[in-house]
Amino acid sequence: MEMTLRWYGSQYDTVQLWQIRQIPGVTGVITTLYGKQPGELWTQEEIHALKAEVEAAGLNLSGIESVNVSDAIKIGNEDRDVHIENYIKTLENLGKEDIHLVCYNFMPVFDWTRTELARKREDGSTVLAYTQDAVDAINPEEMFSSISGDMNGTVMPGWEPERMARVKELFEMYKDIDEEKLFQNLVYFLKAIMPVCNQYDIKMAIHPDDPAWSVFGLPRIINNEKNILRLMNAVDDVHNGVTFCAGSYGTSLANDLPHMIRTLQGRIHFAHVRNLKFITPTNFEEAAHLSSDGTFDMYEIVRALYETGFSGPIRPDHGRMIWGEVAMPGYGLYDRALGATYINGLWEAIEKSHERGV
Ligand SMILES: [Mn+2]
Repeated sequence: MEMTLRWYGSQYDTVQLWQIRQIPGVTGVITTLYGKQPGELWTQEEIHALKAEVEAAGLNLSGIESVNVSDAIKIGNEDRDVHIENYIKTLENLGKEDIHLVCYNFMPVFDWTRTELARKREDGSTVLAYTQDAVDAINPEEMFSSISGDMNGTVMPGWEPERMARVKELFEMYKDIDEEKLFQNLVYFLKAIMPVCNQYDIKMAIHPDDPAWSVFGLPRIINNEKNILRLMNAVDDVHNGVTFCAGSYGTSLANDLPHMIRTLQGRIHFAHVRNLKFITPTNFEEAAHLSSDGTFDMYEIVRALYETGFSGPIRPDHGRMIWGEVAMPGYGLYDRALGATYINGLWEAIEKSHERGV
């Protein structure tokens, strides 16, 4: 296991690499080339420069989150094969730079959905939150404007203003895509990229849908144990793997997170570990990482990762906004640093218990 933090690049992130390096136990970052459009080619020079910047700060570039998949690939339209060619060349260039983990998602239109970015908790901290009632009360075009005021002036990946201006058009493009078509398009994509992944040992790690159910009638296919296992079996190659995001699979209380981790043994290449606090099954807010602050048993989640031999990067996921920090919602320094430290503490305790047979 390697403890990492997501970093949005020197142009976009309020958190600096030198600050990340000072978090005890954090040795790497997960990042991407911001400003690249889905479907666009990443050159080896661009990847090399990104890696050099991270390494100059004394950190590893532990993986890419994300190389985004274009709408053409998800929909399966006439541009699909050109975009897949670019994706393959991008993977080749990543492999040549010795990068072996790529996180991606296959969600239409919205990468993730929250209805509040700064819900105030009793202690004065703020968190991202979701209520189904709020989603049901608006149409998708209003979604961006309803939350954009809380973005603290940052550009949130998946919610770029240019993209949100096209929401109506995007919904039109996806109107004939049901869950089965989307799944088949995902399998087509994975089969096309597996040879290059094998050649360079690049582990693809699909991020689950968030929340784990359909919003605004859009299809959702990576949202529970049955569906993720179906994908693992459809392209049965270790390079077709999983980002186990506790906070995303965990949006559905029907998902037994430690059980899923054990079932997916060997196929989890990247872990996002965070906690949620449920008010009702469809009204939840993001909590501190600590078990007692939310609904999940974080000890059991980390224990399942440890006992299944998980060896990839872990990152604390969204944190609360605390201590007056102004940053991208969910991605401040302070609470994620606390999260990393807590997860490292759980890991050490579990590891030593195993070693000592207690
Ligand atoms: Mn996640």
